[in-house]
Amino acid sequence: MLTMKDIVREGHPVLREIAKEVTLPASNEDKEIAQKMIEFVINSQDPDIADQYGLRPGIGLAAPQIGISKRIIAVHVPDERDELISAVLFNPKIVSHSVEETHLENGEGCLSVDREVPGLVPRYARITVKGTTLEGQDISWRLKGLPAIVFQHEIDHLNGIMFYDRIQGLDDKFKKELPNL
Ligand code: SB7
Ligand code: NI
Repeated sequence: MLTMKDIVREGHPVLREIAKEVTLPASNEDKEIAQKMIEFVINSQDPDIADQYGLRPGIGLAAPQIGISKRIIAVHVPDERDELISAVLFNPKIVSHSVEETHLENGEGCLSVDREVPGLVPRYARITVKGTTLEGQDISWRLKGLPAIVFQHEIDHLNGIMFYDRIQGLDDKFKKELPNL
């Protein structure tokens, strides 16, 4: 299973790369990567497992965060009606979005960032995302609220974008990544 040891931290160049499209139908290797990713996200939300393995809770994960520069994301998050959106997507793409923006009240965090970065991260309030599931189904989902924010955070990772890149007027010292030692 994946643990925090597998999570790449800021300063690693893979987090700044444009991840490569997954060739579909997904290979067994890519499906295994995706399965491990969703398993990690689910485990990280289980208090006992998280405690046992020292996992930081996360509602999503993108493949570059485990050092794999491929367009794969995993999300496990409740929507407004408290229904779980639990999915892996290959080649996720935002095909349309609202003009209206939103943000999380308390800003965002990232498993690849071991510090608190202050500031609000502007996100589209509503998006339509297309992609291919682990089962090979092509989907198109309309999302709002927290799921919409999480998908935008994860798809940003596939494009080498960190959440703090989007914080307006953030002091440069918070934007600088530590050099790769
Ligand atoms: C706050 C947290 C996340 C997404 C949006 C708002 C996910 C944190 C875990 N990750 O670093 C996933 O990339
Ligand atoms: Ni992140």
